[in-house]
Amino acid sequence: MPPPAVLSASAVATEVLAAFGAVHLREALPPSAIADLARAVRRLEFARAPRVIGDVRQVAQMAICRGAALASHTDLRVLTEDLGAAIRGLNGAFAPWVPNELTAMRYAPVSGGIDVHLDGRRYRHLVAIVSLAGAAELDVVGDRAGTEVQASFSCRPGDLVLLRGPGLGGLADGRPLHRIRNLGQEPRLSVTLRMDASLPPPAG
Ligand SMILES: O=C(O)CCC(=O)C(=O)O
Repeated sequence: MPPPAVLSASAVATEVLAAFGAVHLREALPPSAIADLARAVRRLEFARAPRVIGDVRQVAQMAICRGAALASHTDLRVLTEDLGAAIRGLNGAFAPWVPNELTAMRYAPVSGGIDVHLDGRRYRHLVAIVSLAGAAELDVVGDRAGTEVQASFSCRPGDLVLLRGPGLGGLADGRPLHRIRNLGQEPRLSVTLRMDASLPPPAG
């Protein structure tokens, strides 16, 4: 997948990631890439995501493909590699990020979402969230109660949100608190790429 034009906005991406750990790139993926990803992830087996993790409530269905399973899933592996390469191409600081886990999330219209949370510490360098269908707001917040909204990204199909993970640019841990809310009238489908440092490196 050649990097779409908007993905060359590397200076912006770096500045915003540096400021509060998140950046929203609108229409980063062309319609053909959205369709390919959506087709591939819709074939995965979705299950209800755990309703509560600690204090965090989430209402969604999820499907995860990671490590060796991702490596042997030809379509998803190629899409993950291509998107990973396009994102790495944005900025030298992203070079160590090689995603090895893909999570698809499906949210019912209006009702779904995820409370304020941090992604796991094992997800290094970047978390890349691609919106494939529907609409939602991804808020970056300064506190667990979600009262200090630092940014509110209105996510539409083709949009890419990058979140800072541990190790990005040498920063030990600058993960942003975030939440998903205000689901639109259509079911939302998203796909998130992560690099799980606890997984063994790919064989060969
Ligand atoms: O589905 C999304 O848009 C993002 C989900 C999310 O915030 C997460 O998995 O950490």
